[in-house]
Amino acid sequence: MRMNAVKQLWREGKPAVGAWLTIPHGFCAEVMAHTGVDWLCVDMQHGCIDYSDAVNMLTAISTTAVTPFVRVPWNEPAMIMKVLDAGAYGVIVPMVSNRAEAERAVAACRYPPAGMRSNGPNRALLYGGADYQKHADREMACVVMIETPEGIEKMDEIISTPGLDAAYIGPTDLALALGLAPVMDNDDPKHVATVNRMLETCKRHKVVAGIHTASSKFTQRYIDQGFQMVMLVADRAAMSNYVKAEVGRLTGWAPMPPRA
Ligand code: 3PY
Ligand code: MG
Repeated sequence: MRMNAVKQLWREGKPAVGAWLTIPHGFCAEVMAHTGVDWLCVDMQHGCIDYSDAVNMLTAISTTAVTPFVRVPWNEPAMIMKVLDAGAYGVIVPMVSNRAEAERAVAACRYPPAGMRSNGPNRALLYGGADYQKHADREMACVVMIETPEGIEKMDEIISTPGLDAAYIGPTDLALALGLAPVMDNDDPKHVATVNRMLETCKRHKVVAGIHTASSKFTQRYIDQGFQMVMLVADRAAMSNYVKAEVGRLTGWAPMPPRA
């Protein structure tokens, strides 16, 4: 079976840097897969992406060595199993708030007897290899997001869930949960303290700590702190920020106003 290169980096204690896909197209996914990142996440929660888009995007990513993750819309076993069957090598589950929810996410990623994943690795067999079912439990990454008030309070019981690979912070939902504005790269002392507490809890339970950013500055900061799953940039922001910056460099010409 094809190894999960990101889980291998984690086992070696190394960080894995990723990017985020919100634009529903295989070509966009392929372009992003040629940028040097270790992993890409197809975002079915907030991205404009449905299941058939996700399958095409996973196919495009698999033309490269980049490891494919999917963020599912919610903690629903049916969608978790479907994206794994389509060849995702990791699932990111949003808004996990307690041990029972974390156990439900882990169980959906593991075949019996470890979990409740149903057999039917459709495209996953082609991507992973004919012996997929034999090794899938070891290679699939189950990542839960901690970003709700209850999740913050119960981070210890979530992160210590048996079989969990990583706990991932959504900084803007985390900010809302703390009564702050939903800012991504966040320097508010309350936010910083919660992020640090989560990193320490992950280290104590030997679970990978992950976090989303909007800049290389914050990605570097979190890598240096010990986060092993860090998201550098999303496709929409990369496209928009680059073009806006180039537009802003021109003189003797007035840019088109954003609204008609
Ligand atoms: C958050 O900031 O809450 C996220 O989930 C990032 O996508
Ligand atoms: Mg979120």
